[in-house]
Amino acid sequence: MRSATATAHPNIALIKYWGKRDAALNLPAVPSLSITLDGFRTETTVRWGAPADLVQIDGRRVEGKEAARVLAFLDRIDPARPPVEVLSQNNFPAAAGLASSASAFAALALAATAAAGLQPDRQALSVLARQGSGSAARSLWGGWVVWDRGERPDGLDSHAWPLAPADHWDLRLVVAVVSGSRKPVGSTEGMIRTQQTSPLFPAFVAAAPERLRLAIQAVQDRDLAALGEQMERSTYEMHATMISAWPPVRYWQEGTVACLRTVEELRAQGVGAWSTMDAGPNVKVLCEAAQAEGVAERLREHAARVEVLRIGGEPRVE
Ligand code: 2P0
Repeated sequence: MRSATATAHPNIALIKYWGKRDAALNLPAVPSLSITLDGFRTETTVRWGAPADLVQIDGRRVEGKEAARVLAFLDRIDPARPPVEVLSQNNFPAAAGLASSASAFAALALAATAAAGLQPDRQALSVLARQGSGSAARSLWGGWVVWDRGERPDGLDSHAWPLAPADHWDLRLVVAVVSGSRKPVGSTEGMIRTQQTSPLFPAFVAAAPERLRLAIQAVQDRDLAALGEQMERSTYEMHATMISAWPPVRYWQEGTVACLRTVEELRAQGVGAWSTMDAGPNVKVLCEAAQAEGVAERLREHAARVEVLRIGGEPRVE
């Protein structure tokens, strides 16, 4: 039996991944850009060669679909693998409003390959993690990360790469948790429904490469207003495709609109703050480090819980 432990961090997309050009391989319809978050993390230990398969998340044995997804991922690493134990721990609650699948599959890719005695490079790990959950491809690096759409049917060119390290730009992400309850439609299902039924989906796909190009330029120039515009437009374009799906994939709640309005009011008062949302009702706000506490204070009027997070999150294997 060999064992390895790895840590990876969640990421938040500024230019959004939504839709798949291949659902089996998790190949995205669009390229995306994210920041990896410091502070929150998933730590996963894999024992390769155990008495029986076992998947445990946050101290609880998981079975059914959730376990099957993890075990199928291990089969991709080695179809003839021995029984494996996966013990995974998140230091952030599900109610923190951050998706855990990105840090989970990035940590699993690192720990499982190390426990299996393999030494893939980070690009190959990104390709592997992507097959567990698309956004996990981006959690193989800390800081500012781009995930290429790629063109190849086998997906070997659809991996992430580091655009800039965490210390390139000292911004904060303020997360306003409007609701910590389980989302009505999961990301994978929501994406597929959107892609199949929204007449706006092709427009979202067509706009994405230019959004990404302008966002990369803004990161390189450390131009928050330019980045903020591309980020907000990507979010609204994505949510427009969701709302125009049938049945609609509508994640917004009353508190969501209140937070979005607050960010616009802050901007009108001269505070450089821009919002983004994912497949849920929570609002995340990108701003200068010095203004983060003031932004958080205003958002607390509408959100049950508000966290100020730093950019960081380099993964590691022990
Ligand atoms: C993102 N999201 O770019 C986008 C924006 C949510 C909205 O990636 O089906 O859990 O496992 O590839 O990565 C959430 O979807 O979906 C996501 P799968 P994933 O962060």
